[in-house]
Parts: sequence; C-alpha cells; structure tokens
Amino acid sequence: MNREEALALVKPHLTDHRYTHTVGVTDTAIKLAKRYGANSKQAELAGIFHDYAKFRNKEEMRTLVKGKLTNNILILEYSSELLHAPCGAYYVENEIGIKDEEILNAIRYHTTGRVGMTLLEKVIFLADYIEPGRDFKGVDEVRELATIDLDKAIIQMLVNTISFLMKRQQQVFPTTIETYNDFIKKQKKKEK
Ligand code: DGI
Ligand code: FE
Ligand code: FE
Repeated sequence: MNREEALALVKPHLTDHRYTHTVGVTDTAIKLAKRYGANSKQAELAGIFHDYAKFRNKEEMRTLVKGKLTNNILILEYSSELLHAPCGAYYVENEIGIKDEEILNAIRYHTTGRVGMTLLEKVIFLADYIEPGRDFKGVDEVRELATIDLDKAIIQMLVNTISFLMKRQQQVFPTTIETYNDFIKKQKKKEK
C-alpha cells in the first residue's frame, strides 16, 4: 500500500483537523525514522493509521475491549480517550488488512507507550506529540531534544503529559507511569 492509498483509506474516518494532524505525524515520523534508523515505510504507515479509531463510537470500542481485547480491560476505568489506540490497532488489522505486528504495536501503544518500547513505537509516540500542528506548553523544548536524543525527548514529553494530567487532577493511566519509569531507569543506566 502506498502513501496516497493509505491516506485515502484513513481520510473518511477523520475530521479535517485530525487529517491534517495525521499528515503532520506521518511526515514527522518519517523524519525521526531517518534520523534514528527506523524503517521509514513502517513509520509512514503507522503514522497514517495511528488515529484511525479516534472518532469511532465509544460504546462500540468498550464492547470490543470487553470481548476481543480483554488485555485492555483496565482502560474502562480510565479516560475514554485511551480506547482509540488499542481498538485502532484491531480495526487497522481487520478492516485495512495490515498484518505487520510492528506497525500494529506502534498504533496500539501510541497514547500511553509501554515498557520496552521498540524504535518504531518510540518514533510514532514522539511524532504524535511534536508534529508541527501541536501547540502544547513545552513542545518546543521536546522538538529541540528530538533532534539530539530520542529517549531524552520522550522523557520530557512524558514529564509534560503526566504533569498536565496531574495539574488538571485527571487520572494517569498506570502504563503511562510505567513507561516513564522504564525510560528513566534506562537513562540512569546509560549515564553510569
Ligand atoms: O489522539 P491524539 O489526540 O493525537 O493524542 P493521544 O493519542 O496521545 O491522545 C491524547 C489524549 O489521551 C488526551 O485527551 C490525553 C489522554 N491521555 C494520554 N495519556 C493519558 C491520557 N489520559 C489519561 N487519563 N491518562 C493517561 O495516562
Ligand atoms: Fe491518538
Ligand atoms: Fe494523534
């Protein structure tokens, strides 16, 4: 599947704003892949489809989690915004026919990350945060770090995201905290 075919498949599922975001994530992911040695074709497809389920019916996604995706059952106690990542990976496999497990995992973990992220997963996770359309407080610092050190950029992104959620007294999903701890642990090892 080439870029144009993939974009045409995702477009009907997105608003114009989310489609622009998707193209931004895709181009950013390709750049990060080239910079850090990930596969840019995989980064392109994962970027294009990462928010495929962003506007799916929430009840439909909750039913999917209770049925075929019970590994993700804890999500039901947290923000419904978390559903589109694991459910998206499922729909992309079953509706679009992408079987590449590395691409599917990059979609599956793009909102919370996970312990032991692959290079491709990191590229999508970070690209989603720093694409040119993003205007988060502190995003420029993360963009700068992204040109120098992928893991340091992700740590700063996680600090920003977790602080943001905490300042608003929102729940923080355990996997997000575990992802942060995993990056910090590995960073400390590198510095030894
Ligand atoms: O889908 P996007 O908007 O491009 O970005 P995303 O997939 O990172 O989703 C962001 C949403 O998910 C945003 O509303 C904040 C929420 N979110 C991310 N991590 C956590 C979280 N919400 C909770 N409650 N806990 C988290 O750890
Ligand atoms: Fe998303
Ligand atoms: Fe996104």
